[in-house]
Amino acid sequence: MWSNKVDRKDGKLAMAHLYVAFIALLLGGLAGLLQVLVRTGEFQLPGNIGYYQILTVHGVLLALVLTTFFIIGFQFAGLSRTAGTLSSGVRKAGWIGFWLMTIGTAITATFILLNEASVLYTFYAPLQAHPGFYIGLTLVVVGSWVSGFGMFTHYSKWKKTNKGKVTPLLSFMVIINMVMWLVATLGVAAAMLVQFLPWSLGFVDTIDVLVSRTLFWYFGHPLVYFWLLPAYMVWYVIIPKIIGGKIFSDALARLSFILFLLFSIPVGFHHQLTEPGIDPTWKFIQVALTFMVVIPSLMTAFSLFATFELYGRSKGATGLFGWFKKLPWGDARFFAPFVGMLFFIPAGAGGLVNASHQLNQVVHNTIWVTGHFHLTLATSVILTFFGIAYWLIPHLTGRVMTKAMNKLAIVQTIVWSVGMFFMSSAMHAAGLLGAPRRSSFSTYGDAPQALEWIPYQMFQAIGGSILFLGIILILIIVINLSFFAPKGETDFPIGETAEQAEKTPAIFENWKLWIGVTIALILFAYTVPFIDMIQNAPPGSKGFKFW
Ligand code: HAS
Ligand code: CU
Repeated sequence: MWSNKVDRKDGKLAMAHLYVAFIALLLGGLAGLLQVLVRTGEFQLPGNIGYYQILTVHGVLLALVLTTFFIIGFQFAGLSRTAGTLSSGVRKAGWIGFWLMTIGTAITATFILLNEASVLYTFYAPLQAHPGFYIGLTLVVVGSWVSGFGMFTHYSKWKKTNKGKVTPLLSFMVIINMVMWLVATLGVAAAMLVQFLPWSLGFVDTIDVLVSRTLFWYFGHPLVYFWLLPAYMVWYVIIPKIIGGKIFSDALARLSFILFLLFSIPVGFHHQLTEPGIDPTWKFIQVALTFMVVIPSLMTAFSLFATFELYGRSKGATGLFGWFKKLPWGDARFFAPFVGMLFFIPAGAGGLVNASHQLNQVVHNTIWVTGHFHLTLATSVILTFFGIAYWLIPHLTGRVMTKAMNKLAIVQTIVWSVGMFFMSSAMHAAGLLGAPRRSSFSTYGDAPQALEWIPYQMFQAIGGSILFLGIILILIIVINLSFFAPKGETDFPIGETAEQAEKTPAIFENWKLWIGVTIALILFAYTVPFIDMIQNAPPGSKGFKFW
C-alpha cells in the first residue's frame, strides 16, 4: 500500500518543523553562550539586555520550542513512513498546528525581547509576565494539540484498514507519546486559562502560587518524557537497523512505553519537594511513583545492551564485551545517539539523586539540577535528535550525506561531548558546593563560599563555548543536508524484531485500559493534595516584576 519513503508532501510538513527547531537552536544556543560568559564575572551584556531576559530566551527556545517542533516534525515523518502517507485532512491539521505553534512562538519571543517577560521557561508565579507571553505559549500548546489530533486520526484510519493487525512499532510509540502529551498539557492549559491569563490581564489581582506550580509540574515532568520518548523511539526502532542488527523485543519496547504513559504524570511533586503546603505523605507517594518510572528506562538499557550484544555475537564477537568492537563507530547516525546513551547513564543516576526525598534537600535550586538536565535533555536527547537529522533530512530532501559530512558529524559529536563534559561536571560539582541555579554572577558580598564557586563557573564557560562551536557545526551539517548535499536516495531505517521474540500481546493496544489506569493514577496522586491546597490556600499573591 505504501513505499518505504515518506511522501513528498508529508516530508515538507516535517521539514518545516525541523527548520524552526534548528533556528531555535541557533538563537537559544547564542543566549546560552552569553549566560556562561556572564557567569564568569568577566563579561557584561551589552546595552540594556538583562541576564534573566537572556535566560528566558534560552529556556523557552531550547526546552520548549526546539523540542516541540523537532518532535512533532519527526513524529509526522515516522507515522508517514510506518503507517502510510498522511491523508490530506491529517496533513492540513499538521499545517494548522505548525502555524499556530509558529505564531505562538513569535508572540512569546516578541514579549521576551521587549523585556516584558523575563520569567524563565518555568514562568513561576508570582513573577508576572506580559499577557502576550502566556498567550503565545498557549498557542504553542493548542497547535500541538491540533497536530496530535491529526496523528490520532491517522492512527485510527490505519487501525480500520488493518483490522486485527499490530500497529507498526514506531507508530504505536508516537501515539503513546501524544496521548501522554495531551493528558499532561491539560494541566498547563488549565493554569494558563484559569490563573495566568486572568491575572496578567488584570481581571483578578492575585494568583494562588502553590496551585500554579502544582499544575505546572503536573505538566512539567511528563514534558521531560515527551522529550525523551522520541529518543527512545530511535534507540529501540532505528538504531538496530543502522547497526545491521535486530530489535531485541517488540513487546518489551511497547511495555516500556506503556509504563511511561502510566507513571510519567503522577510524579510532579518531585519538583516540589521543598515546597510548603504539600503533605509529606503525598510527596512520599509521588517519590515512590517516580522510582516506578525509572523501571522502563532500565528496561530500555537492558534491551539496548541485548541488541548490541546479539549483533556483536552474530559478527563473531566473543567474551563479555567483545561485541563492543563490532559496532559501527564511523557511522554518525549510530555514533551520535550512542554517545547520547552513554551520557544517559550518569544523567539518569543524577535523576535518582534528585528524586530521593532527602538528597533533594541538598541539590534543589542549586546548579546541580541545571547540570542534570543538560545531561538528559541537552546531551542524551539532543545528540539523538542530531543523529535523526543525519538521515531524516536527506531522506526528506532527496539527498545523501557525503563522507565528509559524516566525518564532520562525528567531530560534532565529540565536540558536544567534550563541551558538555566540562560544563555539566562543573555544574554538578558547584551545585554540591551550594551554588544556586537561575542566578546571574554575584560574589554575594565576597562570601568565601561564593568565591569557591568561581573556578567552576570558569569551567562552565569553557564548556559552554565549546558547545557553541558544536552548534555551529551541527548547523553547517543541517544546512548542507537541507540544501547542498548531492541528490540521491537516503534510507529511513526501521528495524526488524529478532526471531525469538515473543508475539506482541493485543492488550498493548487496549487504550481504554491504559488511559483508564493513567487517569486513575493521576487522581490517586493528586486529588487529596489538591483539595488540601485549595481548602487551606493562603491569600493569593499579586504579580511581581523584578527585572
Ligand atoms: Fe530529571 C529535574 C528526576 C530523567 C529533565 N529533570 C529536571 C529538570 C529537567 C529534567 C529539565 O526527582 C529541571 C526542571 C526545572 O527547571 O526545575 N529525572 C529525574 C529522574 C529521571 C529523570 C528520576 N530528567 C530526566 C530526563 C529529562 C529530565 C530524561 C529530560 C529529557 N529531575 C528529577 C527530579 C528533578 C528533576 C527529582 C527535580 C530536581 C529539583 O530539585 O528541582 C529518570 O527518568 C532517569 C532514569 C534513567 C536511568 C538511566 C537508564 C540508562 C539508559 C542508557 C543505557 C545505555 C546504553 C549504552 C545501553 C536510570 C537507558 C551503554 C553502552 C556501554 C558500552 C556502557
Ligand atoms: Cu521530573
